[in-house]
Amino acid sequence: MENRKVALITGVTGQDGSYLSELLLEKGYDVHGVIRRSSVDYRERIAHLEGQPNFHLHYGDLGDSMSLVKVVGKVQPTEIYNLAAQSHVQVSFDSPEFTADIDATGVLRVLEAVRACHLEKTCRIYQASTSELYGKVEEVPQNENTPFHPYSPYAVAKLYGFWIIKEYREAYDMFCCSGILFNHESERRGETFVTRKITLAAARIAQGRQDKLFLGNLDSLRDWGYAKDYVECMWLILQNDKPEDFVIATGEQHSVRQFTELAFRRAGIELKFEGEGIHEKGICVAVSGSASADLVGKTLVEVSEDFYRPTDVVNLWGDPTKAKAKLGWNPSKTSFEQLVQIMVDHDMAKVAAEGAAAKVRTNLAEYLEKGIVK
Ligand code: NAP
Ligand code: G4F
Repeated sequence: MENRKVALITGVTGQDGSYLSELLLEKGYDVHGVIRRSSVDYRERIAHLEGQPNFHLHYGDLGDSMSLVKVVGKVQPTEIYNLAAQSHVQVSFDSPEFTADIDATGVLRVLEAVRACHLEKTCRIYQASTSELYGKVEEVPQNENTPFHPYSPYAVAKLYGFWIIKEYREAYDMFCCSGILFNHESERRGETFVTRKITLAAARIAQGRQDKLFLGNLDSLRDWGYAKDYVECMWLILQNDKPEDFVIATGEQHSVRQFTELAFRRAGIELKFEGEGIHEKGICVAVSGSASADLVGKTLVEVSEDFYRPTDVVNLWGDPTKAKAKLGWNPSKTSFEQLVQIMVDHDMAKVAAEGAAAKVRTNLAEYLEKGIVK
């Protein structure tokens, strides 16, 4: 491996891109991120890094191969972390073609950009693969040998990404690997993923800024970890002696309902779930801390068909044995309870600080409630 430490991160503005940038800067890398032009400011997650001498941003897009060739040629990276994607599963049903272009062909464009710049022998590539590949699961828990059964346009696109990485590894002897990451969350998680939607709603409801939370399938099971711990594994995968694919997960499983109960409890609201399916409701049975006693007896969580998916992945549970043994990665660094606490505490402070701006944020909450924004 080269002595130069130059990382190129696609998807640098996303949840994982921001944590990975911090980690690599700490490790002494020159970090280059690919960003897209947008009419609104979406660089919130990396704003604190901009201006640092070793942190650089370049315009580019996974749908635009020339832009990738230009940036790879200019940066001459020793490691590429391909995190860019249309990453929302439900949105992939609305925009399947765009999802395929970015999440499938986009991976090929990155690989070809590396070859076009003659860096295939020196540049290591990490591909952000996903537990969604297991989809309609054929085995529980899932490990590196579990058969794939993708169950959404997103997962089908990511499956191409997984296989093209493997193909280039074998065909051109490139050091390229996939991390098959199970769900990982944080206080930087996008607001329409279920965990963040719940922690923000719990904070807003506890502070009287939202009336109700509408969710889809409460029975869905996920293996949720902390994003900050997971980016460390991305780096470890590229420091390994040989290019290999790894499952990254905590080895613990919880339902959307359990996450909701725990998050509301942390915000001072005790919920009791009653009813079944579309008629299930979460009713407030007690409050603590600063949550208003007026909430007791009110229905705060309801199920809405708007958040059901045409096909839903309902039983994800990862087995991180290989990552533990070969990479020395610790899957239990942050527990499920700690993750929920970190997210709720952050959102309680955020909602409290929003003050006068709160109304603007509440508009988004209303859109979320009505199912306009999924
Ligand atoms: P995220 O917060 O949604 O970030 C996605 C990033 O991709 C953003 O920076 C986004 O840029 C960028 N992007 C989207 N389309 C692009 C395009 N056409 N060209 C260039 N950049 C584009 O996702 P995340 O949670 O950090 O996840 C990172 C990666 O891991 C994704 O590939 C995701 O599919 C995968 N993954 C995530 C999880 C998880 O639980 N978080 C689990 C398994 C796999 P904008 O800011 O401009 O939109
Ligand atoms: O939070 P989610 O939208 O995440 P999902 O679909 O698991 O995808 C995330 O994790 C994948 C790794 O497995 C990544 F590859 C992907 O990029 C993304 O980061 O939904 C989790 C579960 C689903 O079963 C969904 O049906 O929660 C269920 N759910 C129930 N109510 C909801 C809602 N999901 C969302 N987004 N919104 C709801 O109201």
